[in-house]
Amino acid sequence: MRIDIITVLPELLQSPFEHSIMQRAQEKGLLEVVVHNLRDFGLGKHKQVDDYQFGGGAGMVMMCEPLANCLDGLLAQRTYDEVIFLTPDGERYQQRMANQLSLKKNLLLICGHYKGIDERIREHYVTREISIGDYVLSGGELAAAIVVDSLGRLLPGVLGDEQSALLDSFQDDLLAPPVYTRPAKFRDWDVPDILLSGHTGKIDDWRYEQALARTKARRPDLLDGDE
Ligand code: 6GU
Repeated sequence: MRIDIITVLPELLQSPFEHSIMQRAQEKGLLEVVVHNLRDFGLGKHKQVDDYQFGGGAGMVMMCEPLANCLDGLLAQRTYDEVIFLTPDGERYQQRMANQLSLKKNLLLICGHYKGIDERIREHYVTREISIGDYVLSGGELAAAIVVDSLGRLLPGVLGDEQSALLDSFQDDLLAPPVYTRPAKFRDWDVPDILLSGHTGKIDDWRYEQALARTKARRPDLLDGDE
């Protein structure tokens, strides 16, 4: 999978992909992330990318021309399965959407800033709008990093079998059960006996019960089947 990202803050999108699983996915050639600096397409000697909004009101809007020029250049080089605008008024990002998008070959992400981007870019280029949750970020970059991370780890071959993405919280609409590691006793805090018993069947049952209880207590909405 190749993911292109258009941003005015490319520095924010360096480190998130340079470590751990994201780094391994790229080293294995399973994921390619290419960050494009919108400022390179800015207008005039100040490389302007935003302007006041028509009709008045506080906050700048990202202009059509730099975005269109950047997008046209990328679209001339390859076909994108989706052109995604990251915005708090987009469709809420969930594991289901991550699973769907992880099957695509080429994605193009646009990070918004200020008051957002000129609506005409949304109408004419964007095929999908994504919000990562009901709160406002100062820009789309951290949301883009989250989307890329969640997709990268779903690509076949990125995770080992024993940490398969299929076992995650949310893949079966349940939160994950509690986990423990050595030592079996820390201060006077014990690990549940069942996990030390060696009875794999009973351990699986216990984990399922714990996952269910945790989901009921914390996220009953997941069990209602409405998400
Ligand atoms: Cl994708 N962008 C911004 N700026 N804020 C958000 C968001 C995205 N998702 C939730 N809040």
